[in-house]
Amino acid sequence: GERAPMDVSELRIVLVGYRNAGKSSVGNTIFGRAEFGSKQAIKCVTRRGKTSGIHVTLVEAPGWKANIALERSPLLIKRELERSITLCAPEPHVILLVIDVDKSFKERHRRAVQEHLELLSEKVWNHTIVLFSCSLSLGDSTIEAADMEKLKTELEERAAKRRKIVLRENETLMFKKTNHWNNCTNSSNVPGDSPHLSQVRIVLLGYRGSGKSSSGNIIIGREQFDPVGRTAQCEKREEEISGRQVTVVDTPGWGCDVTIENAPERTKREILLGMSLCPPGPHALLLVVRVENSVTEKRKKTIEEYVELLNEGAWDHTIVLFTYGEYLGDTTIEEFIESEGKPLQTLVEKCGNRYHVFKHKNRRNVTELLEKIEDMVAKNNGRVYTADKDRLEVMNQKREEEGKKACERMRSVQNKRKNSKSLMGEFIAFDSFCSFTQFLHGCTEIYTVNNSINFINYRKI
Ligand SMILES: Nc1nc2c(ncn2[C@@H]2O[C@H](COP(=O)(O)OP(=O)(O)O)[C@@H](O)[C@H]2O)c(=O)[nH]1
Ligand SMILES: [Mg+2]
Repeated sequence: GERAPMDVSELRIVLVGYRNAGKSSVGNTIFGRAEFGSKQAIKCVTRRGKTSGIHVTLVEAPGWKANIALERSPLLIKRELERSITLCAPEPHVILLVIDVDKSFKERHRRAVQEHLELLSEKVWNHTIVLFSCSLSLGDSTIEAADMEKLKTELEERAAKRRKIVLRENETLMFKKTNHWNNCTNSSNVPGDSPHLSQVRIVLLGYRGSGKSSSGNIIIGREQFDPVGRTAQCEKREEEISGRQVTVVDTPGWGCDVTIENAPERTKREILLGMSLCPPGPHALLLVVRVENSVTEKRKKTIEEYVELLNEGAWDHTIVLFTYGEYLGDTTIEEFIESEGKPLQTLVEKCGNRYHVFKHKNRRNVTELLEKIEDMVAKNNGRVYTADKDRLEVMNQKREEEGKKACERMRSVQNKRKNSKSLMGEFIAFDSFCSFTQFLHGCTEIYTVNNSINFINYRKI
Protein backbone atom coordinates (compact mmCIF):
# COMPACT_ATOMS: atom_id res chain seq x y z
CA GLY A 1 0.00 0.00 0.00
CA GLU A 2 0.93 3.59 -0.39
CA ARG A 3 2.34 5.42 2.58
CA ALA A 4 0.91 8.70 3.67
CA PRO A 5 3.49 11.44 3.14
CA MET A 6 5.05 12.38 6.43
CA ASP A 7 3.82 15.54 8.00
CA VAL A 8 7.12 17.38 8.35
CA SER A 9 5.56 20.26 10.15
CA GLU A 10 5.63 18.23 13.33
CA LEU A 11 8.37 16.06 14.76
CA ARG A 12 8.16 13.86 17.83
CA ILE A 13 11.46 12.79 19.34
CA VAL A 14 12.43 10.61 22.29
CA LEU A 15 15.90 11.14 23.70
CA VAL A 16 17.40 8.12 25.39
CA GLY A 17 20.80 7.17 26.71
CA TYR A 18 22.72 6.38 29.86
CA ARG A 19 23.22 8.97 32.57
CA ASN A 20 25.40 11.91 31.55
CA ALA A 21 25.49 10.83 27.91
CA GLY A 22 24.62 14.39 26.96
CA LYS A 23 20.86 14.02 26.38
CA SER A 24 19.94 17.39 27.85
CA SER A 25 22.64 19.16 25.87
CA VAL A 26 21.35 17.53 22.69
CA GLY A 27 17.84 18.71 23.59
CA ASN A 28 19.11 22.24 24.14
CA THR A 29 20.98 22.15 20.83
CA ILE A 30 17.82 21.10 19.01
CA PHE A 31 15.83 23.96 20.50
CA GLY A 32 18.73 26.41 20.35
CA ARG A 33 18.18 27.41 23.97
CA ALA A 34 18.50 25.99 27.44
CA GLU A 35 15.25 24.03 27.69
CA PHE A 36 16.57 21.14 29.67
CA GLY A 37 18.31 21.75 32.97
CA SER A 38 21.56 20.11 33.92
CA LYS A 39 19.92 18.55 36.97
CA GLN A 40 19.63 14.79 36.84
CA ALA A 41 16.03 13.91 36.00
CA ILE A 42 14.57 10.62 37.09
CA LYS A 43 11.29 11.19 35.27
CA CYS A 44 10.59 11.96 31.63
CA VAL A 45 10.84 15.63 30.76
CA THR A 46 8.71 16.88 27.85
CA ARG A 47 9.35 20.10 25.96
CA ARG A 48 7.50 21.56 23.01
CA GLY A 49 8.76 24.27 20.76
CA LYS A 50 9.26 25.45 17.22
CA THR A 51 12.66 25.08 15.66
CA SER A 52 13.48 25.67 11.96
CA GLY A 53 9.78 26.05 11.33
CA ILE A 54 8.94 22.63 12.72
CA HIS A 55 6.86 21.95 15.81
CA VAL A 56 9.00 19.68 17.91
CA THR A 57 7.91 17.55 20.81
CA LEU A 58 10.92 16.27 22.64
CA VAL A 59 10.79 13.80 25.47
CA GLU A 60 13.91 13.16 27.46
CA ALA A 61 13.79 9.81 29.20
CA PRO A 62 15.83 9.35 32.37
CA GLY A 63 19.23 7.77 31.85
CA TRP A 64 20.27 4.42 33.23
CA LYS A 65 23.61 3.81 34.90
CA ALA A 66 25.95 3.31 31.96
CA ASN A 67 26.99 -0.28 32.65
CA ILE A 68 24.07 -1.61 34.68
CA ALA A 69 22.27 -4.82 33.81
CA LEU A 70 18.56 -4.29 33.15
CA GLU A 71 17.51 -6.47 36.05
CA ARG A 72 19.40 -4.22 38.44
CA SER A 73 18.10 -0.98 36.96
CA PRO A 74 15.55 0.79 39.19
CA LEU A 75 11.92 0.07 38.35
CA LEU A 76 11.19 3.76 38.15
CA ILE A 77 13.67 4.19 35.31
CA LYS A 78 12.25 1.25 33.42
CA ARG A 79 8.71 2.53 33.85
CA GLU A 80 9.68 6.00 32.71
CA LEU A 81 11.43 4.60 29.66
CA GLU A 82 8.23 2.81 28.67
CA ARG A 83 6.21 5.93 29.37
CA SER A 84 8.43 8.11 27.18
CA ILE A 85 6.84 6.59 24.07
CA THR A 86 3.31 7.38 25.24
CA LEU A 87 4.27 11.01 25.76
CA CYS A 88 4.87 11.22 22.01
CA ALA A 89 1.40 10.05 20.97
CA PRO A 90 0.49 8.58 18.58
CA GLU A 91 4.12 7.48 18.38
CA PRO A 92 7.55 9.07 18.12
CA HIS A 93 9.09 9.66 14.68
CA VAL A 94 12.51 8.92 15.99
CA ILE A 95 14.37 7.68 19.03
CA LEU A 96 17.69 9.43 19.45
CA LEU A 97 20.16 7.29 21.31
CA VAL A 98 22.84 9.57 22.73
CA ILE A 99 26.33 8.17 23.21
CA ASP A 100 29.26 10.16 24.50
CA VAL A 101 32.34 9.58 22.34
CA ASP A 102 34.61 10.65 25.17
CA LYS A 103 33.57 7.79 27.43
CA SER A 104 34.51 4.18 27.04
CA PHE A 105 31.93 1.92 25.46
CA LYS A 106 32.54 -1.71 26.29
CA GLU A 107 30.42 -4.81 25.89
CA ARG A 108 28.60 -4.23 29.19
CA HIS A 109 27.66 -0.71 28.08
CA ARG A 110 26.35 -2.06 24.79
CA ARG A 111 24.33 -4.69 26.59
CA ALA A 112 22.82 -2.07 28.91
CA VAL A 113 21.80 0.01 25.89
CA GLN A 114 20.23 -2.95 24.15
CA GLU A 115 18.31 -4.18 27.19
CA HIS A 116 17.00 -0.77 28.12
CA LEU A 117 16.03 0.20 24.59
CA GLU A 118 14.20 -3.02 23.94
CA LEU A 119 11.85 -2.07 26.78
CA LEU A 120 10.39 0.50 24.39
CA SER A 121 9.49 -1.99 21.69
CA GLU A 122 10.98 -4.96 19.90
CA LYS A 123 11.15 -2.93 16.73
CA VAL A 124 12.88 -0.06 18.46
CA TRP A 125 15.99 -0.43 16.30
CA ASN A 126 14.11 0.46 13.12
CA HIS A 127 13.43 3.88 14.58
CA THR A 128 16.68 4.59 16.36
CA ILE A 129 19.43 6.99 15.34
CA VAL A 130 22.66 7.07 17.32
CA LEU A 131 23.70 10.57 18.15
CA PHE A 132 27.29 10.98 19.25
CA SER A 133 27.96 13.71 21.74
CA CYS A 134 31.25 14.83 23.21
CA SER A 135 31.07 16.02 26.75
CA LEU A 136 34.79 16.64 27.22
CA SER A 137 34.99 19.34 24.60
CA LEU A 138 32.59 21.37 26.68
CA GLY A 139 34.51 20.88 29.87
CA ASP A 140 32.71 20.39 33.16
CA SER A 141 30.58 23.46 32.86
CA THR A 142 27.16 23.32 31.33
CA ILE A 143 26.95 26.16 28.89
CA GLU A 144 23.65 27.94 28.80
CA ALA A 145 22.59 28.40 25.20
CA ALA A 146 21.85 32.10 25.85
CA ASP A 147 25.41 32.59 26.88
CA MET A 148 26.71 30.87 23.75
CA GLU A 149 26.95 33.98 21.58
CA LYS A 150 28.71 35.94 24.30
CA LEU A 151 31.17 33.13 24.84
CA LYS A 152 31.87 32.89 21.13
CA THR A 153 32.60 36.62 20.84
CA GLU A 154 34.84 36.51 23.90
CA LEU A 155 36.71 33.58 22.45
CA GLU A 156 37.22 35.30 19.13
CA GLU A 157 38.51 38.42 20.87
CA ARG A 158 40.99 36.47 22.98
CA ALA A 159 42.13 34.50 19.93
CA ALA A 160 42.77 37.72 18.02
CA LYS A 161 44.77 39.05 20.98
CA ARG A 162 46.89 35.92 21.04
CA ARG A 163 47.57 36.18 17.31
CA LYS A 164 48.65 39.80 17.81
CA ILE A 165 51.08 38.87 20.60
CA VAL A 166 52.64 36.16 18.45
CA LEU A 167 52.95 38.57 15.51
CA ARG A 168 54.57 41.25 17.67
CA GLU A 169 57.04 38.73 19.06
CA ASN A 170 57.89 37.69 15.53
CA GLU A 171 58.66 41.26 14.52
CA THR A 172 61.04 41.78 17.44
CA LEU A 173 62.56 38.47 16.55
CA MET A 174 63.15 39.32 12.91
CA PHE A 175 65.36 42.16 14.07
CA LYS A 176 67.26 39.91 16.47
CA LYS A 177 67.46 37.14 13.89
CA THR A 178 69.03 39.37 11.24
CA ASN A 179 71.62 40.51 13.78
CA HIS A 180 72.27 36.98 14.86
CA TRP A 181 72.79 35.58 11.40
CA ASN A 182 75.13 38.40 10.51
CA ASN A 183 77.46 37.12 13.22
CA CYS A 184 76.87 33.46 12.63
CA THR A 185 79.02 31.10 10.61
CA ASN A 186 76.64 28.16 10.70
CA SER A 187 74.26 29.69 8.20
CA SER A 188 74.19 29.23 4.49
CA ASN A 189 73.35 32.79 3.66
CA VAL A 190 72.45 33.13 0.02
CA PRO A 191 72.34 36.83 -0.89
CA GLY A 192 68.77 38.04 -1.11
CA ASP A 193 67.47 34.86 0.46
CA SER A 194 66.31 34.63 4.06
CA PRO A 195 69.10 33.23 6.22
CA HIS A 196 68.72 29.74 7.57
CA LEU A 197 70.53 27.02 9.47
CA SER A 198 72.42 24.51 7.38
CA GLN A 199 71.65 21.82 9.95
CA VAL A 200 68.47 21.41 11.99
CA ARG A 201 68.26 18.83 14.77
CA ILE A 202 64.83 17.97 16.14
CA VAL A 203 63.63 15.67 18.94
CA LEU A 204 59.96 14.67 19.09
CA LEU A 205 58.38 14.43 22.54
CA GLY A 206 54.85 13.63 23.64
CA TYR A 207 52.43 11.14 25.08
CA ARG A 208 51.73 7.90 23.27
CA GLY A 209 49.57 8.31 20.22
CA SER A 210 50.04 12.07 20.11
CA GLY A 211 51.40 11.73 16.57
CA LYS A 212 55.17 11.88 17.06
CA SER A 213 56.11 9.20 14.54
CA SER A 214 53.59 10.52 12.02
CA SER A 215 54.95 14.03 12.47
CA GLY A 216 58.47 12.69 12.00
CA ASN A 217 57.30 11.24 8.69
CA ILE A 218 55.69 14.50 7.66
CA ILE A 219 58.94 16.37 8.35
CA ILE A 220 61.18 13.82 6.65
CA GLY A 221 58.73 13.47 3.78
CA ARG A 222 58.74 9.70 3.76
CA GLU A 223 57.38 6.89 5.90
CA GLN A 224 60.54 6.51 7.92
CA PHE A 225 59.09 6.07 11.38
CA ASP A 226 56.56 3.36 12.08
CA PRO A 227 53.28 5.16 12.78
CA VAL A 228 51.43 1.89 13.38
CA GLY A 229 53.59 0.15 15.91
CA ARG A 230 54.59 1.54 19.21
CA THR A 231 57.95 3.29 19.40
CA ALA A 232 59.90 1.51 22.13
CA GLN A 233 63.37 2.98 21.57
CA CYS A 234 64.45 6.35 20.33
CA GLU A 235 65.25 6.38 16.62
CA LYS A 236 66.96 8.82 14.29
CA ARG A 237 66.35 9.72 10.63
CA GLU A 238 67.98 12.31 8.40
CA GLU A 239 66.99 14.09 5.23
CA GLU A 240 67.78 17.23 3.29
CA ILE A 241 64.84 19.60 3.34
CA SER A 242 64.66 23.04 1.76
CA GLY A 243 68.43 23.34 1.76
CA ARG A 244 68.88 22.13 5.32
CA GLN A 245 70.27 18.87 6.66
CA VAL A 246 67.45 17.85 9.00
CA THR A 247 67.83 15.24 11.74
CA VAL A 248 64.68 13.96 13.42
CA VAL A 249 64.73 11.84 16.56
CA ASP A 250 61.57 9.97 17.55
CA THR A 251 61.13 8.94 21.18
CA PRO A 252 58.75 6.58 22.97
CA GLY A 253 55.68 8.28 24.34
CA TRP A 254 54.29 8.13 27.82
CA GLY A 255 50.76 7.05 28.78
CA CYS A 256 48.85 10.30 28.78
CA ASP A 257 47.00 9.54 32.00
CA VAL A 258 49.94 7.95 33.79
CA THR A 259 51.81 10.21 36.18
CA ILE A 260 55.56 10.31 35.75
CA GLU A 261 56.24 8.51 39.02
CA ASN A 262 54.15 5.61 37.76
CA ALA A 263 55.86 5.56 34.37
CA PRO A 264 58.35 2.83 33.50
CA GLU A 265 61.97 3.83 34.01
CA ARG A 266 62.66 2.65 30.51
CA THR A 267 60.40 5.27 28.94
CA LYS A 268 62.08 8.08 30.84
CA ARG A 269 65.51 6.74 29.96
CA GLU A 270 64.76 6.40 26.25
CA ILE A 271 63.42 9.95 26.10
CA LEU A 272 66.63 11.25 27.66
CA LEU A 273 68.81 9.10 25.44
CA GLY A 274 67.04 10.57 22.43
CA MET A 275 68.97 13.77 23.17
CA SER A 276 72.29 12.01 22.64
CA LEU A 277 71.28 10.84 19.15
CA CYS A 278 71.81 14.31 17.73
CA PRO A 279 75.00 15.78 19.16
CA PRO A 280 75.81 18.41 20.29
CA GLY A 281 72.10 18.68 21.09
CA PRO A 282 68.76 19.35 19.45
CA HIS A 283 67.87 22.80 18.17
CA ALA A 284 64.26 22.07 18.92
CA LEU A 285 62.16 19.86 21.12
CA LEU A 286 58.79 19.41 19.49
CA LEU A 287 56.16 18.74 22.12
CA VAL A 288 53.47 16.88 20.20
CA VAL A 289 49.88 17.42 21.34
CA ARG A 290 46.79 16.06 19.67
CA VAL A 291 44.20 18.71 19.01
CA GLU A 292 41.24 16.44 19.65
CA ASN A 293 42.58 15.23 23.01
CA SER A 294 41.83 17.72 25.72
CA VAL A 295 44.85 18.75 27.79
CA THR A 296 43.45 18.42 31.28
CA GLU A 297 45.20 19.88 34.29
CA LYS A 298 46.47 16.40 35.17
CA ARG A 299 47.83 15.72 31.69
CA LYS A 300 49.42 19.13 31.57
CA LYS A 301 51.24 18.40 34.82
CA THR A 302 52.59 15.15 33.40
CA ILE A 303 53.74 16.88 30.20
CA GLU A 304 55.54 19.48 32.31
CA GLU A 305 57.23 16.79 34.35
CA TYR A 306 58.56 15.12 31.22
CA VAL A 307 59.92 18.34 29.78
CA GLU A 308 61.51 19.14 33.12
CA LEU A 309 62.96 15.64 33.28
CA LEU A 310 65.28 16.92 30.55
CA ASN A 311 65.98 20.01 32.66
CA GLU A 312 64.34 23.33 33.52
CA GLY A 313 65.99 25.05 30.56
CA ALA A 314 64.33 22.67 28.11
CA TRP A 315 61.34 25.00 27.83
CA ASP A 316 63.48 27.55 25.98
CA HIS A 317 63.95 25.04 23.18
CA THR A 318 60.40 23.70 23.02
CA ILE A 319 57.69 24.29 20.43
CA VAL A 320 54.21 22.82 20.81
CA LEU A 321 53.35 20.85 17.69
CA PHE A 322 49.62 20.32 17.35
CA THR A 323 48.64 17.26 15.34
CA TYR A 324 45.21 16.29 13.99
CA GLY A 325 44.98 19.87 12.72
CA GLU A 326 42.33 18.88 10.20
CA TYR A 327 40.00 18.37 13.14
CA LEU A 328 39.95 22.13 13.65
CA GLY A 329 38.12 22.79 10.39
CA ASP A 330 38.04 26.54 9.97
CA THR A 331 38.59 27.21 13.66
CA THR A 332 41.95 28.89 14.11
CA ILE A 333 44.48 27.33 16.45
CA GLU A 334 44.28 30.48 18.59
CA GLU A 335 40.53 30.04 19.05
CA PHE A 336 41.20 26.46 19.98
CA ILE A 337 43.86 27.36 22.56
CA GLU A 338 41.57 29.93 24.15
CA SER A 339 38.60 27.59 24.25
CA GLU A 340 40.62 24.84 25.90
CA GLY A 341 41.20 26.93 28.97
CA LYS A 342 44.01 27.34 31.45
CA PRO A 343 45.99 24.09 31.23
CA LEU A 344 46.74 24.33 27.52
CA GLN A 345 47.28 28.09 27.67
CA THR A 346 49.83 27.69 30.46
CA LEU A 347 51.62 25.02 28.48
CA VAL A 348 51.81 27.15 25.35
CA GLU A 349 53.07 30.08 27.39
CA LYS A 350 55.79 27.96 29.01
CA CYS A 351 56.97 27.30 25.46
CA GLY A 352 57.27 31.04 24.90
CA ASN A 353 54.06 31.09 22.85
CA ARG A 354 55.64 28.95 20.17
CA TYR A 355 53.37 26.51 18.40
CA HIS A 356 52.70 24.99 15.04
CA VAL A 357 49.92 22.90 13.49
CA PHE A 358 50.24 19.78 11.38
CA LYS A 359 47.42 18.30 9.39
CA HIS A 360 47.43 14.63 8.60
CA LYS A 361 50.01 13.78 5.93
CA ASN A 362 50.09 17.38 4.76
CA ARG A 363 53.67 18.55 4.18
CA ARG A 364 52.82 22.04 3.07
CA ASN A 365 53.94 23.81 6.21
CA VAL A 366 57.12 21.91 7.06
CA THR A 367 59.31 24.77 5.84
CA GLU A 368 57.32 27.13 8.02
CA LEU A 369 58.05 24.91 11.00
CA LEU A 370 61.76 24.94 10.19
CA GLU A 371 61.62 28.72 10.06
CA LYS A 372 59.94 28.83 13.47
CA ILE A 373 62.75 26.65 14.80
CA GLU A 374 65.30 29.05 13.35
CA ASP A 375 63.49 31.98 14.99
CA MET A 376 63.73 30.18 18.31
CA VAL A 377 67.43 29.43 17.86
CA ALA A 378 68.04 33.09 17.08
CA LYS A 379 66.12 34.06 20.21
CA ASN A 380 68.38 31.68 22.15
CA ASN A 381 71.42 33.35 20.57
CA GLY A 382 72.34 30.14 18.82
CA ARG A 383 72.21 27.99 21.95
CA VAL A 384 70.88 24.45 21.53
CA TYR A 385 69.47 22.12 24.16
CA THR A 386 72.24 20.19 25.91
CA ALA A 387 71.72 17.31 28.29
CA ASP A 388 74.01 16.48 31.17
CA LYS A 389 76.75 14.21 29.77
CA ASP A 390 77.29 12.14 32.93
CA ARG A 391 73.60 11.51 33.25
CA LEU A 392 73.42 10.28 29.65
CA GLU A 393 76.41 8.04 30.23
CA VAL A 394 74.71 6.35 33.21
CA MET A 395 71.56 5.86 31.16
CA ASN A 396 73.51 4.35 28.32
CA GLN A 397 75.17 1.83 30.62
CA LYS A 398 71.84 0.85 32.15
CA ARG A 399 70.38 0.33 28.70
CA GLU A 400 73.25 -1.94 27.69
CA GLU A 401 73.00 -4.01 30.86
CA GLU A 402 69.28 -4.43 30.39
CA GLY A 403 69.79 -5.39 26.77
CA LYS A 404 72.15 -8.16 27.81
CA LYS A 405 69.78 -9.42 30.47
CA ALA A 406 66.89 -9.38 28.01
CA CYS A 407 68.92 -11.50 25.58
CA GLU A 408 69.67 -14.02 28.28
CA ARG A 409 66.05 -14.18 29.31
CA MET A 410 64.93 -14.68 25.73
CA ARG A 411 67.42 -17.46 25.20
CA SER A 412 66.36 -19.25 28.35
CA VAL A 413 62.68 -18.94 27.38
CA GLN A 414 63.44 -20.30 23.93
CA ASN A 415 65.24 -23.27 25.47
CA LYS A 416 62.31 -23.99 27.75
CA ARG A 417 59.91 -23.82 24.83
CA LYS A 418 61.82 -26.47 23.00
CA ASN A 419 61.06 -28.83 25.85
CA SER A 420 57.54 -27.97 26.79
CA LYS A 421 54.52 -26.52 25.11
CA SER A 422 54.46 -22.77 25.05
CA LEU A 423 53.67 -21.15 28.33
CA MET A 424 51.88 -18.32 26.59
CA GLY A 425 49.78 -20.68 24.53
CA GLU A 426 48.63 -22.51 27.63
CA PHE A 427 47.88 -19.32 29.36
CA ILE A 428 45.72 -18.05 26.55
CA ALA A 429 43.91 -21.34 26.30
CA PHE A 430 42.65 -20.74 29.82
CA ASP A 431 41.74 -17.16 29.26
CA SER A 432 39.96 -15.20 26.63
CA PHE A 433 42.12 -13.05 24.40
CA CYS A 434 40.36 -9.93 25.59
CA SER A 435 41.12 -10.33 29.26
CA PHE A 436 44.57 -11.45 28.34
CA THR A 437 45.28 -8.21 26.57
CA GLN A 438 43.74 -6.37 29.50
CA PHE A 439 46.07 -8.26 31.72
CA LEU A 440 49.03 -7.20 29.66
CA HIS A 441 47.78 -3.66 29.36
CA GLY A 442 50.77 -1.40 29.25
CA CYS A 443 53.27 -4.08 28.33
CA THR A 444 55.59 -3.41 25.45
CA GLU A 445 55.00 -6.72 23.82
CA ILE A 446 51.93 -8.83 23.55
CA TYR A 447 52.05 -12.38 22.42
CA THR A 448 49.07 -13.78 20.67
CA VAL A 449 48.30 -17.20 19.38
CA ASN A 450 47.04 -18.04 15.94
CA ASN A 451 48.47 -21.47 15.26
CA SER A 452 51.88 -20.32 16.24
CA ILE A 453 53.06 -17.62 18.56
CA ASN A 454 53.41 -14.28 16.88
CA PHE A 455 54.81 -11.06 18.08
CA ILE A 456 52.52 -8.15 17.68
CA ASN A 457 53.02 -4.56 18.60
CA TYR A 458 50.90 -3.24 21.35
CA ARG A 459 48.41 -0.53 20.51
CA LYS A 460 45.99 1.21 22.79
CA ILE A 461 43.02 -1.07 23.29
N1 LIG B 1 43.72 12.05 11.38
C1 LIG B 1 44.97 12.20 11.81
N2 LIG B 1 45.59 11.13 12.29
C2 LIG B 1 46.86 11.27 12.74
C3 LIG B 1 47.53 12.52 12.70
N3 LIG B 1 48.76 12.34 13.25
C4 LIG B 1 48.83 11.05 13.62
N4 LIG B 1 47.70 10.39 13.30
C5 LIG B 1 47.37 8.99 13.58
O1 LIG B 1 47.42 8.81 15.00
C6 LIG B 1 47.94 7.55 15.34
C7 LIG B 1 49.10 7.70 16.31
O2 LIG B 1 50.15 8.37 15.67
P1 LIG B 1 51.69 8.05 15.96
O3 LIG B 1 52.45 8.91 15.04
O4 LIG B 1 51.96 6.60 15.96
O5 LIG B 1 51.80 8.61 17.47
P2 LIG B 1 53.06 8.46 18.45
O6 LIG B 1 52.72 7.38 19.42
O7 LIG B 1 53.12 9.78 19.16
O8 LIG B 1 54.25 8.19 17.64
C8 LIG B 1 48.33 6.90 14.03
O9 LIG B 1 47.31 6.01 13.69
C9 LIG B 1 48.41 8.04 13.04
O10 LIG B 1 48.09 7.62 11.73
C10 LIG B 1 46.83 13.66 12.16
O11 LIG B 1 47.32 14.78 12.10
N5 LIG B 1 45.56 13.43 11.73
MG1 LIG C 1 55.66 6.59 17.83
